[in-house]
Formats: sequence, structure tokens, C-alpha cells
Amino acid sequence: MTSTDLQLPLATSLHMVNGDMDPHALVVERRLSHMTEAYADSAAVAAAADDPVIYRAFEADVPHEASQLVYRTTIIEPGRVGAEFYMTKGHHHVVDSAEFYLGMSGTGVIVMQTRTGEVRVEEMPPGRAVHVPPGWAHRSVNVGAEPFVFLAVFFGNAGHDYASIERDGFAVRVLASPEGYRVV
Ligand code: PAN
Ligand code: ZN
Repeated sequence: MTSTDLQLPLATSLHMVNGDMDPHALVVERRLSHMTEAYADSAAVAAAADDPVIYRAFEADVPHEASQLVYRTTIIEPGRVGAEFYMTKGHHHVVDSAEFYLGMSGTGVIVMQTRTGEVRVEEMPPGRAVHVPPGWAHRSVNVGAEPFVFLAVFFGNAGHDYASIERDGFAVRVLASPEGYRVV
């Protein structure tokens, strides 16, 4: 027996290496021009050629409503703006709420920060899961030479607050170093 007032289950195929999602409902594409304020080295921003794609995200067709779990894959290209690795804009959730992250391929880290300035950085190699608690802003960074791909699952009513990060930034940056990367 089926009930017509229940949403139907949704199955999608996630490509564990390149991050493709089939089917997907939404694609986010962010180029350098969409996030120039995020990078410290404004001369390197100005010198960058062809407005590169920094990352894309695929989102499943799940309603943005309370009690729903929306999920996205994100693919951050390898690259740097000056010494700073390609990364996401980063955000707080409008409704403080947790998020589940899972590394799928490539080499990356997640930077998390509370509104009072406490910072944590976790590596996200393939198969490593990170629970981002409510109240922690988060940004992902590709510190490797291949695309960095990960899954994120968040509550449908979380909402994304980019403005506070655009204004205040994160307290740390992830820069290239002889050892690979350093957090400064
Ligand atoms: C992720 C991010 C995704 C893109 O799915 O939305 O990686 O990063 P920005 O949203 O910061 O541009 C997530 O944290 N969702 O809540
Ligand atoms: Zn989030």
C-alpha cells in the first residue's frame, strides 16, 4: 500500500572519484570573480587569468524544509591564488545546525570556526567523516594536486549565511608550504 501524501524515496548515484551526482537538481559553480574577497593576496587575484572555476557542487532533489536531509557533492579544483589554496566561500548556517562531511577523493581539509573565534581544522582524506556541530562556520580547502571531492549532508531548513564570512573572513588561512600545507 502506498500513501499519496508521503514523499517518495530518492536514490542517486554518486561518483566517488569525480563527484558527479545522477540525477541532480542543482549545480553551484563558483569562479574566482564570485569570491575575490576570500583571498588574502589581492595582486594574485587581479593577476589570475580567465576567471577560473574554483569549485562546483551538485545537489540532490530534496526540499529545503525542516526534517529533510539535503546532500551535495562538492568538487574543488586544484590550484592556488598566490600561496592560498583554492577553497569554498564558507558559511554559517542561518539556523545553527550540524552538518555531516565525508571525504570522497583528493586531499583536502575543512576549517571550522565558532562566532567567538575558536578554530578547528580537520583533514578529509577519502573515507574520513567529520561532524560539524551547530554554530561552527565551515570552509573546505583543496591542498592537493587533484580535485578534492566530498559529500555534505545538512538539514533542509539550515539556510546558508555567506555575508558574515564575506565580512569577517576566517581567522586562519591554508597556504602552500614545503611540507604541503600550513595553517596560519
Ligand atoms: C556544503 C557547501 C559546498 C559549497 O555543501 O555548500 O561545499 O561551499 P559554499 O556553500 O561555502 O560555497 C555545505 O556546507 N552545505 O551546507
Ligand atoms: Zn554548510
